[in-house]
Amino acid sequence: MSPTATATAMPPAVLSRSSCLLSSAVRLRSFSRTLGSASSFAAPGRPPRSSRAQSVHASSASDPPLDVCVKASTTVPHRLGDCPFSQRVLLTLEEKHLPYDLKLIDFANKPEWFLEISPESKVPVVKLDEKWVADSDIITQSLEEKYPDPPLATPPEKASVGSKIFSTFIGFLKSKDPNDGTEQALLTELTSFDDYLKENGPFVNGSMLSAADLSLGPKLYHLEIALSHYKSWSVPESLKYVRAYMKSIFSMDSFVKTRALPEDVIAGWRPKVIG
Ligand SMILES: N[C@@H](CCC(=O)N[C@@H](CS)C(=O)NCC(=O)O)C(=O)O
Repeated sequence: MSPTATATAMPPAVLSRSSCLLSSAVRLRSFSRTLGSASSFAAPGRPPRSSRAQSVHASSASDPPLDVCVKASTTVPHRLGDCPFSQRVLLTLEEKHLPYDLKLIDFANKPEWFLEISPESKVPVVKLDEKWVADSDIITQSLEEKYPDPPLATPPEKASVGSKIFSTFIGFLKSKDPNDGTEQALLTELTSFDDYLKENGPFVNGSMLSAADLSLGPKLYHLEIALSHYKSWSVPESLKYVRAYMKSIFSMDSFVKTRALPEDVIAGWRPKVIG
């Protein structure tokens, strides 16, 4: 079966999986978009990737799906939860057109098998070459090495663009003193990212979507939902390149398919806000 036939014949579907070992597992054999239909990608100014799409590592029916442990929703049974690092990995799999089996981990009751395979009992964890690999940095690097097509690596000199946004967002979210400088710290990072995108965008690596975007996108999604809910705060309209960036990433098929429910994002950050 050709990749195109695979993608078109298999729309995303969540199927129950009966496994004595992985009771809370669901199988998500998923493809981000029909190969060659670059038009379904909603990023402004992005050139068609049809030539790349045709040369992707074929996630053919014979490819076994990769096992991926992610956080389960705390608000809706059998749904993906609110971990931005897990979404980063899922976005990478989607953009590389790799099928995967999603294992939803209930954080309130982590199964014994998961505690055995995840050194810090954290998600995401992915099984690659019969070994469980933890940490989204390592997982995405390993996926890039093992499945180089389509390439998603961000050039090293651009890889840390926007990397302080997440920590400054958390600082502001947790802050109880409006004058402690945490809002300004976040604004400084977002403004610097806006300046960068203005010169170099629309993505971190120019016109090509790359690993840095797949890492930043889920974090900006959490920022948007959590700061709106807990602080009635949003990215200022003056930061129009950041806002356009968020809009285009959040509307990607792969993002829509792998995003957390807003209520899970809100619930997930509550302990940090309450302190
Ligand atoms: N550096 C890790 C961070 C992973 C992480 O912090 N995962 C959180 C969920 S988003 C987790 O599993 N926490 C364990 C817990 O809260 O019990 C990565 O990039 O994968």
